[in-house]
Amino acid sequence: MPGRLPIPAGDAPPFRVAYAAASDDRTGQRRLADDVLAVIDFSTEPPEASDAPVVRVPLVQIGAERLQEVWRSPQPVTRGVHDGIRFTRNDAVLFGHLRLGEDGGGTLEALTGELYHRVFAAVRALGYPHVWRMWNFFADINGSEAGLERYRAFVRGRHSALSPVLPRFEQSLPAATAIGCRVPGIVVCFLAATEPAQQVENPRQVSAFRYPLRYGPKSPSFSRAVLKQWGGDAAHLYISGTASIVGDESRHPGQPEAQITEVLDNVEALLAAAAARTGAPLHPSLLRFYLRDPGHADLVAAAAARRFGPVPVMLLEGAICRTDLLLEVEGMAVSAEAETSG
Ligand code: 3EB
Repeated sequence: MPGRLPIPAGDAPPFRVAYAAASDDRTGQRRLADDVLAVIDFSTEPPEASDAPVVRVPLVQIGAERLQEVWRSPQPVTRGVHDGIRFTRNDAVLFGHLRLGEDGGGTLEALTGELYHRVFAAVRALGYPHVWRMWNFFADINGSEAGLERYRAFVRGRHSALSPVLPRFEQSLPAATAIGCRVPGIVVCFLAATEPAQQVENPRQVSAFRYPLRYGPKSPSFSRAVLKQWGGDAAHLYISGTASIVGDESRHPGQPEAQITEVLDNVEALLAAAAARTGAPLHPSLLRFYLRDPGHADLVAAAAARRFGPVPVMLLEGAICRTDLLLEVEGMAVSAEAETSG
């Protein structure tokens, strides 16, 4: 009997993501390594003339040790700029980012529309048309613009840019995060790929793209999670910003401990929904929490460890899109096979 066929190298996960101490990279060399797909650096210091793989996200980290999120590729990467969008890519995936200032006088809605239009045109032109994951950070998320909450203006701008260009709109929405920061402008980063991945929705929640219109004039355009099954049973689950929402309603206003429990229950429900597709368990490999109140950090870290064991956690101060929500978590989960390959 012939042995098991070798898994083609092209089927192994083409990147892995980990947190690394920012202090281990005082000279900034990390960004130059030819296996670095992205470095996500959280700091409210003004961005330097940024090298392609470094995204400066203007949020404050909670805790003594400042971390960076580092994406590494087993294959050498190449870098470039397309229509102002800085990107790094290998044969399978492309990580890109773009920041637009708000001093030009336009509305956030128009700026978001322009940004999404440019990103989705770029990924098509570059041959990575499937956007799996997007992060959005902008100032004053709960403030108002022309009588509309800025988060809702963002949602409307995103919808107007995506609905004409995304085939099978509802099923092909990326997983996403949208968080308020204190620095003006909007920063978007994204993971795009040559191949599609699968949408995973949360059975405990109404799909965001079907939210009733009391939450805004358009429903938010994102999937709860996106699942990619690589070769040899390796799987990645990209988990959107997940809050204390059941059905379409916020739960436990003003109660941090109950919101934390609800958020972790939502993550578990997503992991189970994804495992039902892959046939193998997934567990979180990284969790990034956004807290309105940094005073909740110890509660959150302890609850995450109780629920998931020693998973790497990053804690950031950030505003959530509904004023009654105190926190949100996002992250990545992997199958056992994805930890040993890629
Ligand atoms: C929610 O579930 C919480 O508009 O891109 C989470 C993740 C939220 C992404 C977005 C919004 C977004 O509705 C808010």
